[in-house]
Amino acid sequence: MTNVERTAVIILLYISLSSTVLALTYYCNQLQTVQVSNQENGTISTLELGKAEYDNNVLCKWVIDAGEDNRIHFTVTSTELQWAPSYALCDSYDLLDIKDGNAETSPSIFTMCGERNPYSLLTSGRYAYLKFSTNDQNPYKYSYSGVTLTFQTFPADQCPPGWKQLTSEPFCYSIPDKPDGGADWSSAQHFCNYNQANLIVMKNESDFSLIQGYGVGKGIDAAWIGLSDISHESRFQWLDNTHTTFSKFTGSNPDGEDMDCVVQDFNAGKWLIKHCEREKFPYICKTVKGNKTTILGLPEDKNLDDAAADSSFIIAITLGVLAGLVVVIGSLAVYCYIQGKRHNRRKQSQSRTEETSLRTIDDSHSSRPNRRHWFNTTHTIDRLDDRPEPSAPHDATGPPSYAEALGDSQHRPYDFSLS
Ligand SMILES: [Ca+2]
Ligand SMILES: [Ca+2]
Repeated sequence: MTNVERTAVIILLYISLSSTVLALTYYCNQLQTVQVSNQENGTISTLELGKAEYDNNVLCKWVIDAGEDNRIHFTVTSTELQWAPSYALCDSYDLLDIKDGNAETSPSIFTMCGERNPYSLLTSGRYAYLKFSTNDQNPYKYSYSGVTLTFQTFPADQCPPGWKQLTSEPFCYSIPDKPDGGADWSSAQHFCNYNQANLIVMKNESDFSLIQGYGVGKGIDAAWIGLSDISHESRFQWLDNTHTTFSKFTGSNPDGEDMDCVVQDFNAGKWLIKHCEREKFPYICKTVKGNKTTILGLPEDKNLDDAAADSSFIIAITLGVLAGLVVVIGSLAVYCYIQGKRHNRRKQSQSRTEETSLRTIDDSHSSRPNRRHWFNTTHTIDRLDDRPEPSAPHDATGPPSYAEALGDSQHRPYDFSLS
């Protein structure tokens, strides 16, 4: 090899090496953790080197270290993962988990599966931990290309790539161009969150003017801001739970129970109330430079809570009334049962009495001769002799004769057989 040829080879090697260093792709390495250190940028591919689709039961990890006082910004360039329902946990599907730190236990920034796509993500510090795992099947379609994302590291005291510092204050702003056509209001807040940011919260007129200038400069018609009356109808509140100290709801601005979220209209320079979920707009994110921004939660629909409370109150009342009715009906049933029993008992004893009296009558008829015999004894006569002459019975027309009194005990005014 001549000197010229040697020089040419060295130059070619240098060119290929430097271009490789400039844009390295870090592929999935089955059951291994790929360490990425001191790289300003690069590409993460969930494919194994030389493959066009990922296999079942893949498990590979990457740890990116951006170096001290640096952070990492990711841009998702392509996603094709096994289908997963939007409501499902990613755990049982093919997934890429992107964590804010250098360990498995670090908090997750986002877990991608199915078509859940965050477009861009940001770490709060120098590390990122990525884990790609696939399950043992790919129903419906048997080949997927997985996820490709580029990363770029940047000094923590600067705004992330693509973000703008609009004043001397340490805030960074972004109006992302993804997804195309914008997002609904809550998704917009989530997309800001994956970048350690929130939908813009304004404190005064100058914040409004700043954003107005930014939006006009971007050439967009309107964008979501972090203002809504989701918590209380017609009481507009920023995502940090503060109320508006100034208003840009000028002119005609219809509000309603189903219109709770606010866009800034850059053409008219005012706020407009829109349907939070049905309408899609670009959105304005704001983050604090250098520090980790406090991620603000979405407001809760207190109106729904009130409605739920109302309906549970109605349910409680209904149940109370039903319980009362059951008690009343039960008491009535018990009362009727007892009364029925008593009636039956009375009836039984009555018929028993009738039976007894019938028997008594029979008995009196059959024993009359003996009785008569008994009354005819001397003893009885003696006793009768001692008695004063009986007075006439009430139903008699005249007093019975002494013989009558003696002869027929049935007509006797005093029946000593019972004494
Ligand atoms: Ca799968
Ligand atoms: Ca409303």
